[in-house]
Amino acid sequence: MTIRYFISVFLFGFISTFSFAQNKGWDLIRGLIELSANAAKLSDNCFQLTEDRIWAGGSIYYPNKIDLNSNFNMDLEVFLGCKDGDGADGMVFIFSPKMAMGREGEGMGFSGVSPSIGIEIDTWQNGHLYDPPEDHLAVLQDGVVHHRYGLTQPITIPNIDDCENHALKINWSALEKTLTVTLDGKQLIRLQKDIIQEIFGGTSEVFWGVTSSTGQYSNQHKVCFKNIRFNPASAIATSSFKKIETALLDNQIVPLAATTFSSGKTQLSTDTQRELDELVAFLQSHPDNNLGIYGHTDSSGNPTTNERLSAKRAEAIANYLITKGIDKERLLFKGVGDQYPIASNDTPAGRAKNRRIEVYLFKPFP
Ligand SMILES: [Ca+2]
Ligand SMILES: [Ca+2]
Repeated sequence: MTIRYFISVFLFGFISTFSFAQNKGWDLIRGLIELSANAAKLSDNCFQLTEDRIWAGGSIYYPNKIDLNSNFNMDLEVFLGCKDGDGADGMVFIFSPKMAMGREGEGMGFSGVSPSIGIEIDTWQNGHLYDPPEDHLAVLQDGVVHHRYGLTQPITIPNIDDCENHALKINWSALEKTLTVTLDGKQLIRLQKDIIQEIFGGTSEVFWGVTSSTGQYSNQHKVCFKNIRFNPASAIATSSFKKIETALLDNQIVPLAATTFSSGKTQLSTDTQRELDELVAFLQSHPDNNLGIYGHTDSSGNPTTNERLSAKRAEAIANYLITKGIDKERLLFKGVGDQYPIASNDTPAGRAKNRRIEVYLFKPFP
């Protein structure tokens, strides 16, 4: 076995600006990818991670985090090169809160990036890492490419550096906490794991990308995205919250953009919780300001019930902020029922807008 040396690459070439449609559903990547090191864009949906030369490395990342509390489905084609005997090293599909490129050679650009989950396609046997002689797949964690510490054993596959494209599907089911990997129509890996808690310490928002490298031996590595489906996490809440912050500091009474309620309900949606997390961070960085919270309803039902419901909504918001560490002495909340509509109560969309929370800042008594 050849002894190989590692080179760290932390070069990032950021391309253009990103304006990804924030809808849920199937979306093509359309070139909205950040490239590092030797990675190159071949078309809107296809990328070369390394050319066929020794000691090359490249990574591509989607520029926004995804939320592992919802499903992730990746449908792609991979090309591992044309050299079976002396071709190396492979590629890794990575999920990590960091957008980083790890060590080259046997590290496949994954080694050293932690915390992380990596699905490797490895075409070079490194005996000291317990690689089998055959090309293989495995799920790895925390930037460690040694199979003793993998989340699955290496699964051997037919020769994959055969100058052909191969169909790869990577699916994450949030409900079942299950990751599956399917190669050329055959499901080879099924891993059930609470990735959010056990790998990412409770953080559900991570970047995803692909890393690859060559070492003392080389191959060309390419990937084409067919379909990607995911929830683009807090991008909406984050961008709209900047406006909310500005308006709050301007002493305005501001409706929370992502905070809406089902008719008659006080339950907080995931989007609402994300927005409130932004609000918590804001209040923590502005300790001299207290927060007032107004709850509102639409005009369905009678005014007395609505006032009670709106107070409960405001209280639900306050309670959430308190559980996230905001001192309850800093919060005032009140329900004002249906008295102050901001949209027509004659349409479902207008009523949804009226079921809202407004917040404002005030100074504590000295
Ligand atoms: Ca091979
Ligand atoms: Ca290897």
